Amino acid sequence: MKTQTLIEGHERIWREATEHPFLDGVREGKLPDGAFDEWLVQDYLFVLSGLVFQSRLVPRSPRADQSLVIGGLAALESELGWFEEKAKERGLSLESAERHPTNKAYGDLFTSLEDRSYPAKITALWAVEEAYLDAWTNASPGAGEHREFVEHWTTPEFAGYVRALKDAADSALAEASEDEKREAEDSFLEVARLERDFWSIAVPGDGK
Ligand code: MP5
Repeated sequence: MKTQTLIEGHERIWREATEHPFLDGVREGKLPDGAFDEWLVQDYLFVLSGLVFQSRLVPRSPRADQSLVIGGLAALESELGWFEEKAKERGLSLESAERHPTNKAYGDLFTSLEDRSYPAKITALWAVEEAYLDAWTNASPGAGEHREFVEHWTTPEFAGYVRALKDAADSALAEASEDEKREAEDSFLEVARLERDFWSIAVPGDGK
């Protein structure tokens, strides 16, 4: 089993996760008022949970993946600073925001991944980032005030990071047991569903 097989074998949910009406709204400049800001604040809270997940991944990573995982962690910390800057520009308060139930469910998945095998952990991390890159690529180039966000999440550096995660997940899957492969596939599916549901926080989707 490879990462590409996971996407091809679960094409429908992957499409729902990466081609969402929220993203159409970003591309066409047709988002309802407040939808982008609502999503942005929730995504900031998501990145905070991601930072915890990825920092715990560092001591669990094989030596060969440590530089990749630590690089990703450092980039996430900068990303938080970027969100804080954008929130300030847009007059949004990050401190008082409550986590949406979908965001809480995503946090629960990150927590439960701590007890799963390394192939499941790295496959999940790759899926989180690949879904995000594919989704923003589908929103490209983005209309008006949203264009800078689309550009920020579709840079060649981010695409390179996602490719490196894919290689790391493929290496882990190549050596995984049958149970670990099943666990990795389940984790992939959980990520894909949550990615779809996360866009739906702000704009209802065609799927669930
Ligand atoms: C990412 C994100 C990308 N920021 N938000 C969601 C809902 N999914 C994926 O992850 P990261 O860790 O911010 O690059």
